[in-house]
Amino acid sequence: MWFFNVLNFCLLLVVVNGECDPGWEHRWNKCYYFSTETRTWEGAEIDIYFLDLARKCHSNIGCRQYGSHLVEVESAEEDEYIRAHSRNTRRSNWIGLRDSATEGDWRWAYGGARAEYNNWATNEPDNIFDQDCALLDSLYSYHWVSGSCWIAHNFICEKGYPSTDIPVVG
Ligand SMILES: [Ca+2]
Ligand SMILES: [Ca+2]
Repeated sequence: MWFFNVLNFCLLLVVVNGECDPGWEHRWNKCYYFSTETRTWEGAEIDIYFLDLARKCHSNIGCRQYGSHLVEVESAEEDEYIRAHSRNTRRSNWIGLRDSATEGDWRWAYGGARAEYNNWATNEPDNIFDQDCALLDSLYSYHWVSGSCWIAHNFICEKGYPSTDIPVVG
């Protein structure tokens, strides 16, 4: 009987590394997406269907829809990596940092932690016009600047490098 034979096999778990989706860059144990489209901060992080129905058709969507989140910059190395990208493309990019819950308390939107590492431009964040969202600003050598969340910028998503547990019968 075939199912008795199957029961005699051992089930082994083999970890197989996947790879980043097309259009994403692998760095360290992460995958990064550098948008070619611009969105508001909320649109970049979450997606806003009612504002963006037409563009949805072109998979122009926010980080959460990719199973990711706006980048959380935790080290000088990660910062330099995304700054170099921003410099090369000359794009200002939203990052996942904001102080919209409590003024002056800048937190990573996804993880909720305070920003231990930061790379604010001189005199930033200045909160002019109640700015609550952070970006790497082309006008400030891609240092961090507080911006108005409703303005459309390019953005950077981040997610873990995929690994998959595949059961192997043997
Ligand atoms: Ca990160
Ligand atoms: Ca603010």
